[in-house]
Amino acid sequence: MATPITAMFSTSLQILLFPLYGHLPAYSQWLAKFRAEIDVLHAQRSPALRTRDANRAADPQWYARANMIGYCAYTDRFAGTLDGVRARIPHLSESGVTYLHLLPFLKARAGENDGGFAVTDFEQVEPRLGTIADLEALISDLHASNISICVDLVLNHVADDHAWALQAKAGDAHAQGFFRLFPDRLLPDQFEKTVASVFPETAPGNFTWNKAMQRWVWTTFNPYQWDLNYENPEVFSEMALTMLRLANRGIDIFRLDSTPFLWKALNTTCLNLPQTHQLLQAFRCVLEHAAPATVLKSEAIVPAAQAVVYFGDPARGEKECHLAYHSALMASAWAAIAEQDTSLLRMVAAQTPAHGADNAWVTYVRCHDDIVWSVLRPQIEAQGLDFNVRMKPIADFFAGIGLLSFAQGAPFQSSDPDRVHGSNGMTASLVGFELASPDPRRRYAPDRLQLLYALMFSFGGIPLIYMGDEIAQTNACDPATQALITEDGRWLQRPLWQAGVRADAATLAGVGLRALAQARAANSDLDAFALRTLVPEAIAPCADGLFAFYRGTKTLCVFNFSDHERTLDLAKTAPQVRFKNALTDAIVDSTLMLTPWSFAWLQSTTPIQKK
Ligand code: OTU
Repeated sequence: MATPITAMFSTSLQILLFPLYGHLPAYSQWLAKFRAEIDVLHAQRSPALRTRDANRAADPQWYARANMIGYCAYTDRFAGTLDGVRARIPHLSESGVTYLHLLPFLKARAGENDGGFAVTDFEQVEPRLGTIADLEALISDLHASNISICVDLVLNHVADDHAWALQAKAGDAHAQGFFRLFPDRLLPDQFEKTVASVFPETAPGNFTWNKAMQRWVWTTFNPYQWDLNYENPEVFSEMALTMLRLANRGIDIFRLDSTPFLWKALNTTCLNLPQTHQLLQAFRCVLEHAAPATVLKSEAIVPAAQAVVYFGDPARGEKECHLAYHSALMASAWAAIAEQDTSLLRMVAAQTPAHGADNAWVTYVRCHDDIVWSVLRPQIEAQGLDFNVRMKPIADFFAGIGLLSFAQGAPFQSSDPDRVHGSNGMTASLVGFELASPDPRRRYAPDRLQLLYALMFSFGGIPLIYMGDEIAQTNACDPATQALITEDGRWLQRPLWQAGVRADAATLAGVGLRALAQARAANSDLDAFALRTLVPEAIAPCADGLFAFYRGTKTLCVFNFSDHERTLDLAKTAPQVRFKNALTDAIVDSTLMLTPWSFAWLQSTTPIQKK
């Protein structure tokens, strides 16, 4: 007999799934089978994980505390194998890391596989990296060190050598129903009118001809990544069960890859559609019932106004992803680095929408992908400016163009000189670490790296360190990676992690992410939830490269994105408050002096009366 809780779950699930699939003749049978399969997996959850479920139910915001610091790495690039990652746990702990996002490590397509984002088998670990037993051993050691684990759940597509794709190619009609196939160009041509290309240079268009099936296959990304057809309920149930099986191995956080793309409809951009949100809420509903210690993180590299929708609307009782990347914040911080002007950054911060009490942004400086500039389009177009004209000098700056540029990056998918797509490069290379020491532009490279991280550690969200940034590692340059860069420019920021790559002690001290993590953990004002209020522009002028905000009741964060020494009159912003520097404990005068490319986290002893 169903207990009230499972009855409630069934009702919630029905409410979410009926609008998507209720019109299908076999809907009820499908749902009953799916429900039974969820129950089996729920029953298989281990006692240790059930304890984890209960502990987290008692502390529902566990994932967004001030001590939460993420680290994102490729298993092979960071440590060779899953066992190698295990051996690097002390390094992670020393860096203050409390959650580890390992980029895709499940069995991937043979040959090109988009760094593992073309999954062949969700039930197996990529043999080069280890086994399921190695994964379980790693998870158990991470948990023992109070580090949560985040993995990618690639929902939008599978590799063209996944069992479903192989069966489809062999003519199996059931398997063909898992994909979006077209006998001719009629519909593909219609869709192409409104759907953009993610990789316009290396994989233009969204469809690939398959000879064996004599069909066009929907392939948003690379031709070997076949989009799943979520109009088929079996695709949803299979992927939801895949998620639960991984959760039962102890996964704490799922990074839902490419969330905007799941649902497709004619005459739309096929991005961020209402059905996509409905599907994600259904995934959440299943997870919350059967593996509640686990949270969802949306990877939607879209403007903030669209990214926030992936949390679900709390006013309507919607629950979607707990976490979402704030990629507009990331891109606008880089714009501030290039321009020594914080206008875009300030605009993005001011326009960052409010979210529900249990949601948190993921704040980050770099990741394994390019910096996608289009996330700033709304801010630019609202000023009546042309996006490409406005962004071109910034993208050029990161490609090292211009006398003032200190960056050693590269443009991504932008061979058209009039269009701006993305920029590649490791943080260290983009902030000037590759220049030779006597070059004056090299001097502040460590300060710029720390400045960017200080912003992301204090903005309000869960900060993420990208592999190698903690040691200021520069772009990949070994011959093997060079060959990969030729195929896909994003490998520039996927070097083989190398401790001690910078022998320069002063440089390492300058990076100092550990100090940031410690100061953050000690101040709950810097967690994901405390209120953020921007300091008026009259006090922190954007044209001077200044940017400042209050957090919570006693913290003021100030950033100088410029080559010049700047001062900020604290008496103007918070009269009668005595501040101390949260990192050095030094008492601060009423005139705060900031050296070039520096920041200050200030803490008052009494609550701040904001002006
Ligand atoms: C994601 O990326 C992954 O992070 C990429 O590494 C994969 O190539 C891709 O999915 C396919 O699995 O679609 O909404 O501009 O930002 O491809 C986000 C490049 C994505 C990435 C984009 C991205």
